Amino acid sequence: MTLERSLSAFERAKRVIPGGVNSPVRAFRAVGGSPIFIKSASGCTIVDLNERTYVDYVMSWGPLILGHAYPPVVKAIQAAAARGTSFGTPTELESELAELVCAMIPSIEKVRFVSSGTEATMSALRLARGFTKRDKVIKFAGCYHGHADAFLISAGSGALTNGVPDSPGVTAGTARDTIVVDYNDLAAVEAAFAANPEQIAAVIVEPYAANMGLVLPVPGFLQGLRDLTTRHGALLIFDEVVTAFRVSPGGAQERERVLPDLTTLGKIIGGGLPVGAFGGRADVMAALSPEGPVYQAGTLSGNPLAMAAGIATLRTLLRDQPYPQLDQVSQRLVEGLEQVFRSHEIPHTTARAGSLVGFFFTSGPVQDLKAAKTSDTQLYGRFFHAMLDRGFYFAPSQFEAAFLSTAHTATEVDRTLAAADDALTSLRSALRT
Ligand code: KE4
Repeated sequence: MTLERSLSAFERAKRVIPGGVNSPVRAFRAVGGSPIFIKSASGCTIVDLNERTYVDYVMSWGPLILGHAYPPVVKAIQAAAARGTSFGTPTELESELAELVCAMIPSIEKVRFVSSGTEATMSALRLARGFTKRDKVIKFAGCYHGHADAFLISAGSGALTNGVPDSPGVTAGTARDTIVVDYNDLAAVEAAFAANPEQIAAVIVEPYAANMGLVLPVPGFLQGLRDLTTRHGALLIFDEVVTAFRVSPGGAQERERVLPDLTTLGKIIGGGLPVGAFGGRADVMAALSPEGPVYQAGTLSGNPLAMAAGIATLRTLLRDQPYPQLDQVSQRLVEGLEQVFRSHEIPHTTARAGSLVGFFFTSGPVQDLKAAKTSDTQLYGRFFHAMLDRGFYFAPSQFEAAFLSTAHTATEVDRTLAAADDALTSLRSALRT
């Protein structure tokens, strides 16, 4: 497949950017090969430097639920830019987006904007620690909350012992305050609270885990976390950077009817521009500077262009309520993929929450990271490239999810399914030779 312009662009990038990318997953290390460089996108398609078009199932990792270059969002950004790109002062755009967030996310009474999901989760944890005057946090193996030190921790030797750094540069001191247990394991959470009485500030969880592939909560898991954190005086933080505004207007907490104390947001809230946010109970948010003592700040927090993009996105979602359509087209993809994998006798398991889709090449069930890791990542890499060769761009890692948009229709899905069948046929014949 002609990729030479992306290849030379990658060589150029590697001379001045570590690994040639500004975020590791883009480098294709998990699937092999060299990343495609994109020159433009529209709707559900992206176009690479060689003018090759792909149906996009990554959609910038989630922000673009309305598709690439959605005209009302583009217009809103252009109009905002013409009035000035940043003031470093309050603007009414921030209040307008904050009012939309408070109206849409059931547990959010007050919200603070930042510029990324990482900033949102980092700040929410500091706020939880300041509010509870406790140091420790419980997170779940396989859940990703951005790259703040406190979250780059893997489970210690015993799940109840302190964590260990998951990256050089994260100190043992930091790791001591993070406890890592298995997703869906309520008993382990209960034991962690018993082993650390009065020391746990918060439990942070992706209510639908989308960073180890897509792993959904077993019935009762999220309510169990709500009950345990309430009982032990800890805060429950839902990291809804992926799920808010996607799996329903009010995110996973609306679907599951479980209200956290704090929620972190990102991706869709910025409509493709850099926006993160954290919000929740007014009494907790009141601890945040300048109202309270917990410090948090940001030069471009509430940036007018990002606010305008977020407002245009959320207003469109509220007006059009595209969720039934997103459900239908996403279910068509999942059912079709299951049929194709079955017809090729490939062990698989799938998951879906709204327009968030995942599949593993393992027979499952997949309810935690250990089970996710039994997936055939070699096959995933081959499948990824076979689909890329046919003009379909899935996540360049088995441990990510697929994101659909209102720009994806049954036509693209049916073309995707036909390509998947053809790809697996060619892979099998290649494997036989
Ligand atoms: P950012 O700092 O990348 O804006 O958000 C971090 C984050 C926080 N919480 C959840 C649940 C997330 O999924 C993310 C970021 N998601 C990844 C994709 N799985 C971003 C892709 C990347 O790292 O390049």
